[in-house]
Amino acid sequence: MLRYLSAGESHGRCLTAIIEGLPAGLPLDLAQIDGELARRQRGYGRGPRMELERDRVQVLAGLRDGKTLGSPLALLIENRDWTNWEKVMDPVSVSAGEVLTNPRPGHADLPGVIKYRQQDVRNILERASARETAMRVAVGAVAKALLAHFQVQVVSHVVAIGDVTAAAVMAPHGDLSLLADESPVRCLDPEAERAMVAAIKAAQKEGDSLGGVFEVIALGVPWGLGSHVHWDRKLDGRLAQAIVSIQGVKGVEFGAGFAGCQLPGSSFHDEIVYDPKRGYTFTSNNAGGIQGGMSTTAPIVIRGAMKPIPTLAKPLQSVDIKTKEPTPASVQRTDSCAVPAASIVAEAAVAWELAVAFLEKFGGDSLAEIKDNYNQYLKNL
Ligand code: EPS
Repeated sequence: MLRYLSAGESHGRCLTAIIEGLPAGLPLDLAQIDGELARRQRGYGRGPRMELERDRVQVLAGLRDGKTLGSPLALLIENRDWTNWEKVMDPVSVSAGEVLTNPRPGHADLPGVIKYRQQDVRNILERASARETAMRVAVGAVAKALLAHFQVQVVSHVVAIGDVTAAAVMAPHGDLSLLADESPVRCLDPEAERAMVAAIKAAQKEGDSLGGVFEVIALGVPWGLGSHVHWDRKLDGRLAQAIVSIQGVKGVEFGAGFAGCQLPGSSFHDEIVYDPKRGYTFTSNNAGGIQGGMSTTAPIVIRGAMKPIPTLAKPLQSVDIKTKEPTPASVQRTDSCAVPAASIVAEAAVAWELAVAFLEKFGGDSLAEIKDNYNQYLKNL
């Protein structure tokens, strides 16, 4: 079973992860992982922290001569900002920093201090912070490296920021992400891109923040990842969890999504055709590449809706958790819009879930054994 655990606070020394269940013999290019980390750090609307961090992955175990050993792969990303926070975040003895008692509406702050019986909101916000997603992207890059051997690609772009919506992408392709990376908001529609940048600028001026919608598309996924037989094996259910677990995400949809549900069945469902060369295909993709919890080889199309960031320069009303008196929420250095970054995190989260499902179906102890299993399956289709 492929699995990972990560650890690390936003202003702690570093982020770490251990991935277990990778096959032996998988080549890993650390520059490719760093490239993914850099993609997550870009995007119009990020705050000053992203000027400080230059995320780089280090491999501490599990890799020899550029290839995985089949043993746990240990990853580390240093927080360059740590030097400014050592006294506040020292693991043994804290010698600086105020106790934060004013939780931000919409953040993990209040439920976190109640659940974990804390008096300092910092003890919650440090792990709830989206800093954690840097490691998700590194782990997702490893998953992408595995999937690439089977021509599976995961790409993404931004569909909406605030009330600005981009024109729909009609024919998804593997270079879609590269094009999106050239846009400051990862949007493929130039007119919408300009309006999105203007909307973020206006929000920043008001001390406000903006959310939006991103779309992730997985191409080349073979028939039958996931299963119809039990609720927790359904691929769409697992992907939905991966997307909604990203900080700030409040909704998820597949294919034609919520709007598609207004159509009658005769217009919604994708008709089946057979081509001797390509096998079974569909006349449309309203299902978004998954039927009955299983992949169908059609592009898997998933959209995630991200709420506006809850840390505001003009703070909302809150309550002091010590005195129970009204107080403005705490003001922290922050981003004003992180939807472009979230689209990269979502790519990584989808790649990870697909890699887990892929190894369930074709798993072996080495990359060569997985290729044998995969090729045999394709032969029998
Ligand atoms: C975040 C607040 C900001 C962001 C951070 C997420 O951090 P800070 O409080 O240090 O300025 O920069 O995002 C990252 C550090 C990152 O790597 O994405 C938050 O509260 O979630």
